[in-house]
Amino acid sequence: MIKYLGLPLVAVATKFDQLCPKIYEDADYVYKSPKARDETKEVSLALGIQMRHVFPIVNYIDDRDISIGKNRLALQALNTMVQMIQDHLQHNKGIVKSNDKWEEREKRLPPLRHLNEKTITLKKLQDEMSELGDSKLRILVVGPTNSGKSSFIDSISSTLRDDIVNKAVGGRSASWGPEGVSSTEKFQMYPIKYKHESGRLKSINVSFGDTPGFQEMGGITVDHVNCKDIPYIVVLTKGDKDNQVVMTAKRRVFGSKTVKECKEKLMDLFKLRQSVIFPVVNYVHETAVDLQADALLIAAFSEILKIGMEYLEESDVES
Ligand SMILES: Nc1nc2c(ncn2[C@@H]2O[C@H](COP(=O)(O)OP(=O)(O)OP(=O)(O)O)[C@@H](O)[C@H]2O)c(=O)[nH]1
Ligand SMILES: [Mg+2]
Repeated sequence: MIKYLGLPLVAVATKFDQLCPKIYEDADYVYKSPKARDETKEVSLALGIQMRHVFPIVNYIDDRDISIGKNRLALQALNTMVQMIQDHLQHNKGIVKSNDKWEEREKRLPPLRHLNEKTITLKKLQDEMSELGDSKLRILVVGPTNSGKSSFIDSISSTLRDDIVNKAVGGRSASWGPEGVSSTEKFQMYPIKYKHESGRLKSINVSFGDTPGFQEMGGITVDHVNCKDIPYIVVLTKGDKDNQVVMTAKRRVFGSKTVKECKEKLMDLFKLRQSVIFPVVNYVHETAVDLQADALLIAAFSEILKIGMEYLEESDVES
């Protein structure tokens, strides 16, 4: 875990007096003794830490007097630790700022590497959703025809249920209907269910409203959302299209040149902040959910929940 986070690591190996009793005379014996060297090497290999960062020391146990040898070993370890921390801080200076950068966003996705991490993440989301109480969160999905709105609603459901859902998209094929005509014919609400830790599906007061594409809507547009002061995020779909890397490792979507260009265009066109843009890869071909697509979808859904709940709280205060 420490290595995953990129934190500096040292090992302190104790009881070296048992290998090298002469260290009481001179701490340097620890570096001359072949036994001590072998032991240090073993620790280094076992933990995957460089030899120079494995520090042999001898703890004070029932000593009455200070031992210069013990002190030298302990202080040498301490000195290197302080230096490594200083180097680390120096190296990561401004990391908070660079966190704003698009590609850094991959590191801030929910850490879904194992199934149990998904269980924990879903549990946290469920706790947040249960804070809604009787309030209803209705999320409207708008956008151009064929952009992936219905697929997004299904994908969020799939992630939360841990199973592929095809409700909003329905059974139709991708090439259904004439070009430029929305395949979602009318507005429809989709209540969200999630897989509870008991394994059963539970309902929650969150629903998504699926709309036909802009062309058919007689124009619900970004401007309408803006002037009503409704909070929004922008979901960028299809980051996997024609991109072999993203197809296999969906979290890498932040590195895609095409996605970056789309994101820049959106920021320019609608004067958006980067932090409101969430790239996802919808479940369109999959027969089972996967953790990388889940991480992107959960990042978007968590933000929707957060801003939605803030909005509800503020409206409560005002009414
Ligand atoms: N590769 C890929 N294809 C996607 C993704 N999301 C949606 N699609 C495909 O894009 C097409 C349109 O998706 P829909 O979800 O029906 O789009 P929509 O915005 O609901 O479209 P309308 O209802 O017609 O306005 C379908 O063929 C989907 O399979 C995605 O993330 N990746
Ligand atoms: Mg649709």
